[in-house]
Amino acid sequence: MTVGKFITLEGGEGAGKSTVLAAVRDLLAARGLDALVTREPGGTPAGEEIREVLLDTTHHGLCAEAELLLMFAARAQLVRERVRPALATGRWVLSDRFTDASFAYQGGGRGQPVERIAELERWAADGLKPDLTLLLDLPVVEGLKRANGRGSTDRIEMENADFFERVRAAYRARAASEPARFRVIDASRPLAAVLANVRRAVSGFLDAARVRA
Ligand code: Z5A
Repeated sequence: MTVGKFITLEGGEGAGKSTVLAAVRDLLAARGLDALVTREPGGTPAGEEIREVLLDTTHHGLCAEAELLLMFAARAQLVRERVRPALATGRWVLSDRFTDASFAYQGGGRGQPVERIAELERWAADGLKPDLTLLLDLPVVEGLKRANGRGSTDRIEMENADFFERVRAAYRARAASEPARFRVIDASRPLAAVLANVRRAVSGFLDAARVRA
């Protein structure tokens, strides 16, 4: 039995991950891959409860250290309960965010030390790294405009534009440092163009992995 592949979607506010996720899932299905689809923070019963705590605006005083550890608590559970077991049976996994988000939001945004996050990645996330990461990149102002159109605002979305500029810069720096894993998609373009670029990137990855239709 071959081990499945792990694909993640990342990006700032309003980048369009939800829309892109559905397109990637359909593309995998067209190649006969029934992927496990999950999200972070969350993806397990315990993780979804941790998500509630993390995003609830009543916890506006949550310190950066607690935020980081809660992200990794949810991730530790997700990796062991769902992702590793699925990959081990040959199933592909598609996740809306993973550890790169902690490097971007808690590292870039909150200023938590990168080496601590890297240690948590090794220990709490069991060293698991995605095989392919699509980074949906767009200017912060544009993303916030789109996100604001959705209505309610969660605890992290309440941060200011400077915070999201640091998040974006951290994401782009990670993509630049791991070009073999990342595909940066210009998410400021019209949706049809974004989806065409996503399909091209994922199809290339599937071809390289020798997954045929
Ligand atoms: N977080 C963290 O800090 N650390 C971590 O380790 C992890 C997460 C894992 C929840 O994540 C929060 O947790 C998130 C990061 C933090 N913080 N914030 N803020 P989430 O992924 O669940 O939440 P989100 O970032 O707010 O994602 P979202 O709400 O799912 O947004 P999205 O999926 O990227 O966007 P969308 O809903 O698909 O699109 C937004 C709107 O734009 C919508 O109306 C679309 O129709 C529209 N759209 C999409 N694409 C286009 C294009 N191309 N043109 C025009 N309009 C478009």
